[in-house]
Amino acid sequence: MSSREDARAVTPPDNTPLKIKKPKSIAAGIPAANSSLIHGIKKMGVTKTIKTLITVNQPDGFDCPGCAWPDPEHASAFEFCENGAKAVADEATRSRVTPDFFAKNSVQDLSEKSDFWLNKQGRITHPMILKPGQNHYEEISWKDAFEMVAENISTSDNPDRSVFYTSGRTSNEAAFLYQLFARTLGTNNMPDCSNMCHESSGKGLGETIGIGKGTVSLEDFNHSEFILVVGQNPGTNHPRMLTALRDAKRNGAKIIHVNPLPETGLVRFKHPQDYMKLSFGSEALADMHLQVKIGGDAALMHGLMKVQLELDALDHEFIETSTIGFDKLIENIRSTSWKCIEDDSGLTRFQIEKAGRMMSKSKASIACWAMGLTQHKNGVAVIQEVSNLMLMGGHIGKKGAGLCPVRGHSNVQGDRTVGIWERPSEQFLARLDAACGITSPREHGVDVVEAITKMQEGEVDLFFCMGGNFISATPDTLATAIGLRNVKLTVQVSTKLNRSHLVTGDTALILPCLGRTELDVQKSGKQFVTVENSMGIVHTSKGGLNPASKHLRSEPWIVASMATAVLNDDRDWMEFALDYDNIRSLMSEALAGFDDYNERVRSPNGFALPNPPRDSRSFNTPDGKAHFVSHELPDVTIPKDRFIMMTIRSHDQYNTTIYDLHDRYRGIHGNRRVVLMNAQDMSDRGWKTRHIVDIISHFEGKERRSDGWQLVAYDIPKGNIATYFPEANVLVPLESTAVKSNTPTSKWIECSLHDPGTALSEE
Ligand SMILES: Nc1nc2c(c(=O)[nH]1)N[C@H]1C(S)=C(S)[C@@H](COP(=O)(O)OP(=O)(O)OC[C@H]3O[C@@H](n4cnc5c(=O)[nH]c(N)nc54)[C@H](O)[C@@H]3O)O[C@H]1N2
Ligand SMILES: Nc1nc2c(c(=O)[nH]1)N[C@H]1C(S)=C(S)[C@@H](COP(=O)(O)OP(=O)(O)OC[C@H]3O[C@@H](n4cnc5c(=O)[nH]c(N)nc54)[C@H](O)[C@@H]3O)O[C@H]1N2
Ligand SMILES: [Mo]
Repeated sequence: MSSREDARAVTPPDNTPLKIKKPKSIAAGIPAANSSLIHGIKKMGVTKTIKTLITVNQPDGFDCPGCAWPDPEHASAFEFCENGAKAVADEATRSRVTPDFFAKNSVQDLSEKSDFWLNKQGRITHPMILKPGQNHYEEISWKDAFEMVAENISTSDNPDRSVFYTSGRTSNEAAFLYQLFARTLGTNNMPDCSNMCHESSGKGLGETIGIGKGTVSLEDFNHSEFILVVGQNPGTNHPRMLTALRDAKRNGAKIIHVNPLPETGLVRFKHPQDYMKLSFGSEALADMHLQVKIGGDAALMHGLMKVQLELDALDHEFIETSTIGFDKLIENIRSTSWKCIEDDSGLTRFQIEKAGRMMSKSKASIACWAMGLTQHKNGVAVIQEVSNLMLMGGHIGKKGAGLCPVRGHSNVQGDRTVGIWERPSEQFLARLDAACGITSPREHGVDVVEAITKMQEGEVDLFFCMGGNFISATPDTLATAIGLRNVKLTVQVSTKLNRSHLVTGDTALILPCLGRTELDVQKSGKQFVTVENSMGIVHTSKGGLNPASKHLRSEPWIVASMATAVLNDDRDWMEFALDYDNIRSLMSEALAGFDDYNERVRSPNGFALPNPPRDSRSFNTPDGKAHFVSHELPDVTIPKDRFIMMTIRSHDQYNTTIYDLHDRYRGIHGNRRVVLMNAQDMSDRGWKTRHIVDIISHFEGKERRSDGWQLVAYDIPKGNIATYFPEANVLVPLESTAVKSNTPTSKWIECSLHDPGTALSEE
């Protein structure tokens, strides 16, 4: 009989045939509207589809669990996008994963199924336990589950042997309680998905403008004259952003798309709601596509800054009165040659000058970015280059201008604001301690990568995950699996089945929770929770659907119950679960900017958290100035016969959740194990589309391997390739992380491609 230790950590292929169509030039529009309805009806049925979709992102409804893009003040009755609708349908599915399902399917058998299959099985209905040496999960009561956590913590001699991970869907209330629990226990071990996501943005902007968040509001898009969209695929990952770009464009803004791929949506765009109003027009959003090589953005930024300097498109007064470091920056930019800029970026001087001239004419510019910048070794540095470019023209703290890191998970920003951070500031802790009567530990905790190393070293007894899918989201899947298997107890608070339930510690618990779409009724009545969007607006979210099972519990209830079982303190934790107003009252005292939280958050569109650069052009840096930070350009040479690989999302996935096997906009259907490759690079090697290759990644002398990938000729720069996350994560080296933010370099993996059968063993 196979054992649980054989469970596959790396997702097996779906083995369905690959179909290739022409990449789409128009995003959204009719196919998108159809696709959302089809997904909804297939998973939820007709009545539930309509009931659910009309409450997404409405003042009295629930916040879309899709992305963190803000809602307009006057949301239309259909304020959702195709991919938001998919996220909702996925949560509101009628399929169920019951104790009977686990009795029939062993952990090892389940691990042989693809991620797409696992997710399709539906919502988990009961708390489950996987006992040491067993291959099947069994039902457990909530009470026994919490006792198990309490026993693990009490036999562990040190609170730092517990690690508490958070994924970014967790509400402000649950996240606040969770960090209060961890700090009362005595640890700052709170890694979160941010560590793999926008950590580089937070770190970079914290140093340049004194706040690790963006400085624009949605309204700014209506007043902007120039918008850079760098390293981001909004058509798929933030579809509602296209509406803001469309409106900006109609108001005369120029838009430049900087990306190794010509992503659909920026090329042409039809608004699905326009379709409902029967308007059939479509419009080009981007005025220019700068097809940089992967990692070429820093060089491009130097080029754009050169042009601004030459044309004197500078805000001299702002530079003089509000910034430091400009002279050093100029010196640095002047010392970069155009030859170097062209070689590193893969763009011509002509293209960059044209883009730079466009920018120089703008009085109010916005720069947006996402994972194409953050997941690089120089992630922090390149974001500071973007910040340099914007600051020199004074494009901050005024209407229509600012920096706009576009966040991923719908509440990832809120989680950090309320304390999910392994490196909290003294200011944060002092206020928390005073309000809550605790003494938080001051020693910093572990981030995601450090947590994996700590697990590998046998220093973790409890690994508790508030949502997410750690084994699949993290780099170096096999290394992470070794770590997880070294832990005594792993706990997953989850809605859907995923691979993290299959690759576990000696004992594993699954604690099934309510999702965003569902009614949350506690002893005092119906509850709502609160979230913060990508632009710092905090608002409510209230689900309306009946819960998928009567055994589900809310995240705040789960934390309160765990704290009750584990801690012997004077606090009545269950008071918090009884009525979430009680949590928000404490948050008002403990968190800066949250005064009268219960009152203010109830206003229909919520309220904006303080943001000094945006509100008053002031900067919370030690000297009160905005900082220009100069950096050398990174080394982006690609060794001979090697490729630089980026790992990206398809149109039919939400991070590690695979909704379906299509990447419609890129024309790739039926199979996800593909490598997008430049046609010339392919023909140089005598390869054609569908040729099968094995991929080997190389980092500091160590090789990692993954076999059996099909090539697809694609419009991507020479020397660059792209694969999908999470299938390719086995190739991402754990040690390859961004300087200062420690974010895995998921967009810069040095690889070689081989005909099958060459050297090394299978993963
Ligand atoms: N439907 C859907 N929505 C989502 C998600 C999802 O999985 N599905 N995930 C959510 C989350 S958590 C996040 S963080 C966001 C992610 O949103 P994105 O950052 O848009 O996601 P990625 O697919 O990682 O895409 C990165 C983009 O950067 C480009 N890129 C890669 N390397 C470089 C580079 O060196 N330079 C430049 N200029 N571009 C580069 C890629 O071609 C791609 O277009 O989306 C959120 N929204
Ligand atoms: N190679 C590579 N790796 C990457 C990335 C990349 O671009 N390339 N991107 C990184 C990024 S940006 C991110 S943000 C991370 C994502 O990392 P995670 O946030 O850890 O992963 P997700 O796939 O979003 O988590 C999905 C699981 O969350 C659970 N879930 C869904 N809704 C809820 C809920 O309401 N409550 C609870 N408790 N659980 C819920 C479900 O069980 C589901 O299976 O991955 C990172 N990993
Ligand atoms: Mo993310």
